Amino acid sequence: MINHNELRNQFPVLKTKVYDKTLVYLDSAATTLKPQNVIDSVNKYYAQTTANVHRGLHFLSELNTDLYEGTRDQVQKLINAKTRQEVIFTKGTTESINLVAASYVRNFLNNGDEILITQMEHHSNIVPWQLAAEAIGAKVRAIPIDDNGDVIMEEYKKLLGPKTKFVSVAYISNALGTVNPVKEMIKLAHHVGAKFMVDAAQAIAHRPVDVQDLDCDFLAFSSHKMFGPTAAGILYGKEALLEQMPPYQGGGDMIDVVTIEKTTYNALPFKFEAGTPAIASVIGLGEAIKFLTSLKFADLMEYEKSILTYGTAKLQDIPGVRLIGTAVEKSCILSFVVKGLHPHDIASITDKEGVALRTGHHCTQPLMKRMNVTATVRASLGIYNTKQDIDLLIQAITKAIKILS
Ligand code: C6P
Repeated sequence: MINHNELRNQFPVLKTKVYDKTLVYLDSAATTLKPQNVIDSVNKYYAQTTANVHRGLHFLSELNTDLYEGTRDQVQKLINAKTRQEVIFTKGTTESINLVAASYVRNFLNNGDEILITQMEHHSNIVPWQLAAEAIGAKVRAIPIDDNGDVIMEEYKKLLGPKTKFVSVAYISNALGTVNPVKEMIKLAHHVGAKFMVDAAQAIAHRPVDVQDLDCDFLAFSSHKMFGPTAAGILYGKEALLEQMPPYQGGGDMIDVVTIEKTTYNALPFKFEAGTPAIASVIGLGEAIKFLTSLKFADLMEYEKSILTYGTAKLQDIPGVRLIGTAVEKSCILSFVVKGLHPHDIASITDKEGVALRTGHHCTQPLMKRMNVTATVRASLGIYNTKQDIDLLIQAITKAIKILS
């Protein structure tokens, strides 16, 4: 059982007043709040222990190298990667996907090959594939979804064929909350010899992610969506694939021997980590993993499900509200529209009540088109949210509808 008073006390931002009201933070899909241990570790790096990693032969440099590489071990354990070499530090999910598009797709796919994504992907899981596909003459195709926001598996099976060389799918949709059956999808992709990437940006803070069990070829997530600092993220890749792939960027740390004529590269994972990394953020990510793993995933999932179910029922009770995203399996996202009202107008009023929501297309324009909306209001939940937060959300929306109607 999670003690919510104790848990909420670990998040100082929850004590912030906005417009003199207590903050009701319902924007965790955009970025989660940070617990005190994460904040302290970043502070400590800048106030007491600043130094670069992997370079200096001095006390503080070695201390930071140990902490930085310690986070890699924690990530390996968290996602059950076979080796620490399979864990690459990046700036975030976006950079991880771009790395695979630039280094794998551009080099291992050919003219006429196909890359499959779903209609619900975030722009970060669309545009990098388009850029790579354009460069090599490959094609990006979308797996259709139904009106609830579930992937139509029959359509997926029809799209898979000898031309399919790569599939990339969000584990959980940021705009609908759909939990995609990625394990099954990976199996099907492997049957036709395609590689599979999982965008785990919205999954990593909400469920166990086991790369060996999923058997994905690549997987990406961001530290800032799992209680850690911004500007750090992870690319997981199967070692055999990462070994074959050329570096994504050149610079310090990724080299072995450099001459003016030619460079040989460092071993994994450093081959993909050019330049000074986000040291404080990676150290903070280690603390975020400590926080996350201090909660049992079974407890966390049961609790989040109870809040989601409560919020879904309450929202559906408000006349005129229509949920966008009613998939069979859902996680932590309440996306909705209100008949006759623009999402931005609603949020400008709920904001004044201290309720932090996101409105717009949520970086999923093709999805908005598929669902026949231009924008939605999105409340996204984190482990620190309570039924009281949902009640305050409902009050604020009801007030907004009253004022705007
Ligand atoms: N979604 C949201 O409010 P970055 O920005 O690299 O940390 O993550 C990109 C990204 C990729 N995939 C999914 C499924 C995501 O949800 C996101 C980020 C935020 O929904 C910001 S747009």
